[in-house]
Amino acid sequence: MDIRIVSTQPFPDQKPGTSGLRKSVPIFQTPHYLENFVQSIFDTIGNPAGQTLVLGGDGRYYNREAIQIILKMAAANGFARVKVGYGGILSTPATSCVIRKYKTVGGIILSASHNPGGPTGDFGVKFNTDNGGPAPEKVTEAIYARSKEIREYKILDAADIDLDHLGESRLGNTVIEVIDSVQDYAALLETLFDFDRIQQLLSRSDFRMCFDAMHAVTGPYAHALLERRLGAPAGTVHNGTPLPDFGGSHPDPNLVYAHDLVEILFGENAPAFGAASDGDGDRNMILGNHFFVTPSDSLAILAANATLVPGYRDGLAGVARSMPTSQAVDRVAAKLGLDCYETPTGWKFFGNLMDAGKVTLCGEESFGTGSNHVREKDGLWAVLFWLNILAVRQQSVADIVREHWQTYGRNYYSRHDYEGIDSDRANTLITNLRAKVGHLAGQSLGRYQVEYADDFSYTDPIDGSVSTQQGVRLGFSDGSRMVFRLSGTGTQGATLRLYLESYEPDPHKQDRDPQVALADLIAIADEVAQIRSLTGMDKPTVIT
Ligand code: G16
Repeated sequence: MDIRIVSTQPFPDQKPGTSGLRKSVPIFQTPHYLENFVQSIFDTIGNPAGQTLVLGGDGRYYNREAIQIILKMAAANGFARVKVGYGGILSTPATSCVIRKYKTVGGIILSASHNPGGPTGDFGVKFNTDNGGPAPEKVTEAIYARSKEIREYKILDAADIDLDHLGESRLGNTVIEVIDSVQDYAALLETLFDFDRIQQLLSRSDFRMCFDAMHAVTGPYAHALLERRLGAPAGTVHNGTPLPDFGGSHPDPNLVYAHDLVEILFGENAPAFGAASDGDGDRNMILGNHFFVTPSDSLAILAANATLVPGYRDGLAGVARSMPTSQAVDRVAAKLGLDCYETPTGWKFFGNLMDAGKVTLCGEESFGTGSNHVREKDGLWAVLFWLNILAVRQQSVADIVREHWQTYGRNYYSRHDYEGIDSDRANTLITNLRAKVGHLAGQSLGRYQVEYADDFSYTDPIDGSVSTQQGVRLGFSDGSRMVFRLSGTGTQGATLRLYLESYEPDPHKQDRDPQVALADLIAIADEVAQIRSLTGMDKPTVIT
């Protein structure tokens, strides 16, 4: 076996963000950059001998090259087996499923999620631990610490593996198994949902749906599940071939970037149901005929209707949402007598709660919903969940959401993103806010009375770990809120996220445009944080 020990120097910037290490492709192509980070992961795992690693990515530019490098490094580091997705493809939820099913030591997912791809686009490396979930902070901190002292990495000199044939081959003593990317995941979803009923729904002449895979990883999964297994007509899945540059678009399923789908669902003769997923298949957007379901409402509605779905028939252990996500699900939890947990942004914070059996469903405002079937958010799972509810309730998406608001009240919600702002200015804005919040409680801002103002801090109820400075939040006496935080997933400058929420119990006032319903709060947020003057931008770049 030809193992090469390569001398290297640490890179100072390999601190994982909200979801793994994300940088531009040229940075990842810098000699030793990818290798240093991967070796830091392997060194943190400890003894790889006898262990199995799962490996795959979302098909973005540099995916195949990176996979060949990581396979050779895994072999040189002594892993017994690597399960790698066919063609290098594995969605994030499918990776989580495979890690759990085969009880592997963990997995590496190559993705920068919803960030654009291509030669100058973004690339990313995420490490998931043996529970199938994103590495918790103590692990990512250990990987980062290792990356700052690394002096060498190991790699095997060998020919590339053929990723386009299923089956086993060897790299040194390591078995490389090219696995079907879809099979294990599809089998898992089939245990959760009533496929017969969904099949009947999809065969109805008055029910049409449309799924936009955005030229990203969910294409093969959606073709297999929706069209081949559940019988939706061919053509239901749009943009179903993963492309290295996602067809030049931004694989982010929201009203701005999934505009083709939005036009179809808001156009003439629109289908009854529309959905999209992101680069690596963990996010989802749900649309009805001329209707958008906010991710926060979607989580609440899935929780309220969970017992209609076979996998959740016996009820939920509890629910969780990230702090900036609207409190719609809290109202469902209160009514159903469920515990409801509030965590910082980042799916990694849900893992302990799920492992401890405290929650079944989780969700985030950033178009992520999921359950304890895996330890990642799961785009197609959310689509099938909605289809199962539609099949049982035989109502439109809009009617289901409106009925939900009538029962629980509506949490008007919106997120305003200011992207690509100068990092120093963004940090100044947050620092100023932190200095201010201590004095705001009890004050009036416009017609609102500030009930609490703080920088969110979270103590994990399972392992006691503490995460501080997770977002500045102002809560008002009528239940309204605003939250300010900087994104941990961007790669250029800084992105300020402003999250706004107000509660409307009166069914006669629930059909307003959220931007109008939230207008006073939007003005107050600008005044409190001096957003326009500090960012130099007079409006957000993306509103969801
Ligand atoms: C990641 C995380 C999510 C988070 C989102 C946005 O999603 O997994 O938990 O909500 O980023 O994070 P930020 O506001 O820090 O940019 P994904 O789909 O990018 O992996």
